[in-house]
Amino acid sequence: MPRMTGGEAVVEALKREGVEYLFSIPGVQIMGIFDALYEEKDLRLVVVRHEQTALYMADGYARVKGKPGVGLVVPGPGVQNALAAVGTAYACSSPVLLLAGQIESKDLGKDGGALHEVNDQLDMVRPITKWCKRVIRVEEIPGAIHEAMRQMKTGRPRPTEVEIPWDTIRSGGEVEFPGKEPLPPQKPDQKSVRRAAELLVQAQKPLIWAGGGAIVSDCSAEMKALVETLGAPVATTAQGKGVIPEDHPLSLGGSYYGFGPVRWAMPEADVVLTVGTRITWQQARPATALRSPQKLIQMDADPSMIAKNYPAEVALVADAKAGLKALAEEVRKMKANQGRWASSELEKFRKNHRQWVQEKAPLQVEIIKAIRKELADDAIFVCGVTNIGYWSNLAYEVRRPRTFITSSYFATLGFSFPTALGAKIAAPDRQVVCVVGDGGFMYACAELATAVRYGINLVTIVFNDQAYGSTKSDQLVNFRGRTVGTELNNPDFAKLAEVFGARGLKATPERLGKALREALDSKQPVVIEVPVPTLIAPFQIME
Ligand SMILES: Cc1ncc(C[n+]2csc(CCOP(=O)(O)OP(=O)(O)O)c2C)c(N)n1
Ligand SMILES: [Mg+2]
Repeated sequence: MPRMTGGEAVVEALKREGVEYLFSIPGVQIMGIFDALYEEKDLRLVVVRHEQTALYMADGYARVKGKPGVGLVVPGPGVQNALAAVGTAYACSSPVLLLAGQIESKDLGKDGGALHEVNDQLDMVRPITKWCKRVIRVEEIPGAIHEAMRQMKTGRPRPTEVEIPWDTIRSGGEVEFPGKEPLPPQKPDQKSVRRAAELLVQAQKPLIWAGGGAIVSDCSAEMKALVETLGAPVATTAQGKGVIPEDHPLSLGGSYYGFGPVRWAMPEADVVLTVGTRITWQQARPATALRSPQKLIQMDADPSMIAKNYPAEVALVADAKAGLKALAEEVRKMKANQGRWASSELEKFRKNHRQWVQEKAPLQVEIIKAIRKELADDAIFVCGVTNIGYWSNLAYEVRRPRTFITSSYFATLGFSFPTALGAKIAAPDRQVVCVVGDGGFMYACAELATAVRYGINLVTIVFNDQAYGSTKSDQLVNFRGRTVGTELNNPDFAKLAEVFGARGLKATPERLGKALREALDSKQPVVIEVPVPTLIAPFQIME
């Protein structure tokens, strides 16, 4: 058994798990891990300017790569700074490991005011992690990191946390590293698969709803096969966008707050198969809510999600990839009728939707189309909590899975720019565009320094309405126009970028396409500032 320090054991364990990057800010309790990174080539350290960024970057990396991202922080304030990002990853079922230092083991549990002490830190992370553990002995480190990774690679992926006192990190021990074990996907119960297949084959108008769980399980090929065998259209939540290309004849695109082409399809459907979605936003408006006698077949990796928001006729607790494969095989044996939805009918739903968005949000549609036109099919779009972001759920055509990143139900203002940095690290040769508001960008604009330092050449489009726009429009729509505390003073964002050594451009919405082209060709991080007027969000529209 090799003898090493706790810090060395952490680094070795992470490397054995295939971790390539560690996003971090140093501090006394974790210096033993930093020291173990001296001359380390395979595990690269990315040092940022706020712990929230470390964990957002880990998340952006995880969403693009489909494998865990890791952030390393000091305890107390470091962990607390990171929590909005960990919570976002939890909401998005994203595999992110929060690796945290701890106060000296002899002081644990005393609430005695040790440096960075929070008693009890585990209580802070518990509600937003799938699994968390405090390690006390060096010998426990490899097993804890391995278990954190196993938790994220099986069932529903969600963040995990491992925390280690600084004396453990600096002391030595004999450590043994667990071997690789097979992690077979969670398969559905075959009887339920047969029952689901019967319902789908007998249905007059079967409809599929896919959510973030479908993206997480990389089930696009299996989804496409099932959809085409059944002749059933697929609509998605914002998180599920791109599970099959949105220009596929059976795609009904994305939905958001009950809007989208699916609002016209849903009332006609008799059997609905959901894949990896909580079925909440579908229920937000009468048009897209499930109603008796519509039958629900619910597939989810997380058994606690089954029938949470609507009674399920058939439950398929499974990884979506394995579940859809089994279902498609069964459906094929039964020979489903084709063409139960006429293609003209589906086209009509899409046309209704296009007309509706065009009427409600003409400027946003123009902007979103201009962006789409400049981007390759595999470009990654990080959708901030901003007006253009909300409308992108409804108007940006996603053509590949894992290319549309949102903060899901957490709607975390400030997440998009730092998350996009992690996405670009994961895919340095692909285009990465972050869409953000003037309010959201200022949460982490200091990370322009990180982008410049590490050559993370993403494009950030800042939509500047000089306001916390969607809260201002909330006041306009719901509080008789009484605007209080929602207007902002901003720096010149293009100049701000230049001060950091990045590139700054300004463009009107009409000239955004040209500016974006220039930015994408640039070998630097670029910020494009686009002035926009006060705009209304989809959730402020009643019908
Ligand atoms: C962490 C967090 N704080 C507050 C909010 C509430 N909130 C939602 S949107 C918004 C305003 C966003 O302003 P900006 O980034 O400029 O985008 P805009 O709406 O103007 O397009 C606020 C404050 C939130 N979603 N998340
Ligand atoms: Mg704004």
